[in-house]
Amino acid sequence: MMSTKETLESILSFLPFSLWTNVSILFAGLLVVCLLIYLIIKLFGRMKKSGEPSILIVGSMNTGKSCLFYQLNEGEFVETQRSMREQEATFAIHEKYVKEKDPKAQAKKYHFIDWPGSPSLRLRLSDFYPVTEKIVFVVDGTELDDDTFELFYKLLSAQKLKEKQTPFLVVLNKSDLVDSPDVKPMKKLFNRELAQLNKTYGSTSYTKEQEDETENAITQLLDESEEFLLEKLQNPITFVKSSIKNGQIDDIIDFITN
Ligand SMILES: Nc1nc2c(ncn2[C@@H]2O[C@H](COP(=O)(O)OP(=O)(O)OP(=O)(O)O)[C@@H](O)[C@H]2O)c(=O)[nH]1
Ligand SMILES: [Mg+2]
Repeated sequence: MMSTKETLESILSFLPFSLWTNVSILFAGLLVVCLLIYLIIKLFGRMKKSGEPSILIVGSMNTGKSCLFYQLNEGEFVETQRSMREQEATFAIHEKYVKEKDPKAQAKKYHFIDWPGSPSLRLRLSDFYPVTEKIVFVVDGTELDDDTFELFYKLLSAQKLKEKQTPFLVVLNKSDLVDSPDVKPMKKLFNRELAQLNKTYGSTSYTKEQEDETENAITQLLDESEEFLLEKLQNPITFVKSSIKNGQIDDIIDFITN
């Protein structure tokens, strides 16, 4: 009858070290394998939790993305803090916003992702492109900055989103404020600003070699010789006004549910 020590020695005899060194190696190996399995499960788990359509809520800082996320879920305006990381959850839109009284439509669930606006927190945004079905691009209609246009251009040039022709809804939020602009002049402004960026990305100083091969690469959207118009892009883009604060989000609900 072999003792425990002898049994261990015979199992680990293929390793050239002393018994306790071999045991430590075995434990370390097991730990690494467990860690790898945990990371793989976590990664695939977050990529797609279920069959629900994923709605990516994105935009610059302080535009109302988190307020929208809570309102869709809870049916009321919630004061928020600046987001420092993304939040995601799968839920049915609050019943007060679903006009259709069909219980099936009311019970339909969506996977919402509220991505923080801070430019320094965008590195992993592209991880979600493969699962994103629709993009709600939230803008503070009263306070547009360069980052808004740059982020919009970056999303439109993402290969995965182009391939899938992912629809975009540009939400001109904070329409309750006095200086809130209308959709038409804003669309013109977007065309003008994106045309400018299109020139920048097509300039000779920005060569193919400088692009990385990842989804974060920004490429020219249209040939400069033609007039830049958002309608010419593969992704359908719609502009609407909203006041998330006052619960005026019907156009957003229509976009998500239709
Ligand atoms: N007037 C007005 N203020 C709003 C509206 N929606 C949101 N806000 C305010 O805008 C501020 C920012 O809202 P958040 O939802 O936290 O903004 P966010 O886009 O998540 O910001 P980040 O997390 O920094 O990316 C808050 O003070 C809200 O109260 C709106 O429709 N009208
Ligand atoms: Mg937020």
